[in-house]
Amino acid sequence: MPFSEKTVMSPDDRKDRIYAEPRESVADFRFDRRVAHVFPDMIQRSVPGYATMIKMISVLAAEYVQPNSLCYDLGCSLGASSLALQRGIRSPGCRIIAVDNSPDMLERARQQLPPGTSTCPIELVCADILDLEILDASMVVLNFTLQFIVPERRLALLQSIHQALRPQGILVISEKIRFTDREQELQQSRMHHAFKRANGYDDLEISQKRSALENVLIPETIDQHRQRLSAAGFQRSDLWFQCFNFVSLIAHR
Ligand code: GEK
Repeated sequence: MPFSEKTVMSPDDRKDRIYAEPRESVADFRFDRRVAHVFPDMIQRSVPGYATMIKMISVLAAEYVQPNSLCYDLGCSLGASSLALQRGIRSPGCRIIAVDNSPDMLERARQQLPPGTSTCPIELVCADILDLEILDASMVVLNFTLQFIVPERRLALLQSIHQALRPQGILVISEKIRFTDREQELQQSRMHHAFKRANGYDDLEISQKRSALENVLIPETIDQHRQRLSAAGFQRSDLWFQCFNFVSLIAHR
């Protein structure tokens, strides 16, 4: 049985085999219907610490979400972070706005999310987060989404989040990162690939997926993230999680 922090076995048709067969050429990665169908399995087996980061979003929501405020899950995919927010929020009168620009991902999210009986509803919105008006928020989550935004537009997005946050509000930002030290970059990538192999991906799947993501997922260093957060107006950003080349930061307004 492949190793994972929390071994979740996917039913066979929900197992990610998208890159299992050799391809003559590998097209850029897209969040389409095929990806939406296997996404929970794909992200669990590809991102070290994913389950922990989702769980901690609940813990942070309990600490930071303020009464009668909005929470945003930007790049919500199937809504795992939204559900974590919903589970954690203790303040009354809140609403979660879950946004994704992939209609296929949102359709699966709509099918998967439990019926809206919670006092803190989740509203699914199909939109580009770069065009979104963000308002009156106490907590915003960018869980592995900023890495898919072209680098030139990242600062403006963080500025609009910062402007929308109430005092004491937070942004949780999780990213795949790169390292300037070549040896460290090689070591961390090697360990990430070992993690994927231990979770049942073979070398062909790993290398074809890497090619698909090459022009789509642009990782940056922790320093680049922290400098940009500071330029966007955040008072401080604290690293609270790292496993290999995956990190999560809490940025304080
Ligand atoms: C989770 N947060 O499970 N506007 C809106 N959505 C976007 C944009 C954009 N400009 N660019 C990318 N996305 C989730 C996981 S996945 C991360 C997030 C991954 C969306 C894209 O459609 C996809 O659903 C999501 O961001 C990134 O906690 O697959 O590594």
